[in-house]
Amino acid sequence: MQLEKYKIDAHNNDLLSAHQRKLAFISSEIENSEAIIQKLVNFQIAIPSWALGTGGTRFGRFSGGGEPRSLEEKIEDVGLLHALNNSSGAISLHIPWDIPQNPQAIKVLAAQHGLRFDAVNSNTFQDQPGQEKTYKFGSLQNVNRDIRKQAIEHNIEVIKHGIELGSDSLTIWLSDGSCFPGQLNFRKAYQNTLESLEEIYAAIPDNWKLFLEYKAFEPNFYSTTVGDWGQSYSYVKKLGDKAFTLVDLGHHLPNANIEQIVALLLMEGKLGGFHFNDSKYGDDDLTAGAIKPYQLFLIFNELVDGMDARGMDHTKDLGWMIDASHNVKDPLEDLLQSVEAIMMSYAQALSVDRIALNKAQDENDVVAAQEILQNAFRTDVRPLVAEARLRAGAALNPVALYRNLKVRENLINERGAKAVSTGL
Ligand code: PSV
Ligand code: MN
Repeated sequence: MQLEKYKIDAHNNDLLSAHQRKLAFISSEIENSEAIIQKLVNFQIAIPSWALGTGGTRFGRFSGGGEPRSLEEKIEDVGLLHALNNSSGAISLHIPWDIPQNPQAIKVLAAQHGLRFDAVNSNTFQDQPGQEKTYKFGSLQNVNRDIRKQAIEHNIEVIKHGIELGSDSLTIWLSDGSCFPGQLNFRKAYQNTLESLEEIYAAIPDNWKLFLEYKAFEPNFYSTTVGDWGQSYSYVKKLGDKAFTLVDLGHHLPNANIEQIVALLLMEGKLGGFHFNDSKYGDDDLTAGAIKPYQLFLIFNELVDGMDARGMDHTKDLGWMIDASHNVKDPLEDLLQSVEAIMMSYAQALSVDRIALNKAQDENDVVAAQEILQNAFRTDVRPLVAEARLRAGAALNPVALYRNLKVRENLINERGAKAVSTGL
């Protein structure tokens, strides 16, 4: 389905005067609103190719229909999102779920939708049909050298796919670990994993980054070999300058102080990228900002502070991606909501009065510090985010326009009510 520009313009015209009223108010409240709008226009959040269909749990999956049946249709879906919000200008592929058969044609198609290819993701957490050796007891950590070799070769294969697409990073998430005490020698598992990662790292092109994602538990429930940020940091530090830690918000133990983790990884120059989602219990993969919006703001507060302290480019120097699942919502609507929540947190973080905050911290003025942060968090910055979209030619209210244009109904007509997304 193609989203014609005149439909976006008509939608924007209808909402324009109400929008301008709200924008005038917030611009009078926030001193640097013009600079914030510019940063929002430039900020892009990648969409994973595996999050365009209905998600599920081990208890079931309830499809809403019209899901993309091929990589081409997934690109078309991300193109729709990007047309609506102009903030989803990249797609991240999981291999082998989404192997491009004709990389050149796929690249052209993506470019037609204004998309580039974000990190490519390897998969050694599942056995694929026809695969020679099993990952039942891990991949890069495996006690069996041949299994480790198979997993290393898969990662190198993924890098090659990425090079063909113009991607410039590899994300490795390992489910490696153990389910029972005694199953694994922790030190040997670490050493095997490190050696395997070193071989993969040797295949990383000079202009690429390797992201090592950590996760506390699941599918292994006793130990995970890259279980937390400290473990990931210890690997990437040894690997070299092209290796970084990737933070997935759902991969921590309950109540972890993620904003502190982010601040320290940034300070060490080892924060590489993000997988955004939200959770109440475990790796729930819910819409970003749906459960703990204040935490999302606090994370962005550290991101902005830490990136600026290192003179980093907000748009390019970290990898931004959503990694969520949609069990009960239309996947595209859910992704629009996640992007909106991320943009709001980013805008709020940009509005923090840093000079006043530093002063309050230096004077141990706890109350003033809290006032400054909560004032930013409690300010409604939605008109700034909407204005950034308007200036970029996207929709003032993407979810409303998506519904008015009956995008899902159109996709169901085109693809069928039973169309099931390929991949996960
Ligand atoms: C694992 O839970 C994870 O967060 C990793 O990023 C995977 O690549 C992704 O989800 C897909 O299952
Ligand atoms: Mn993830």
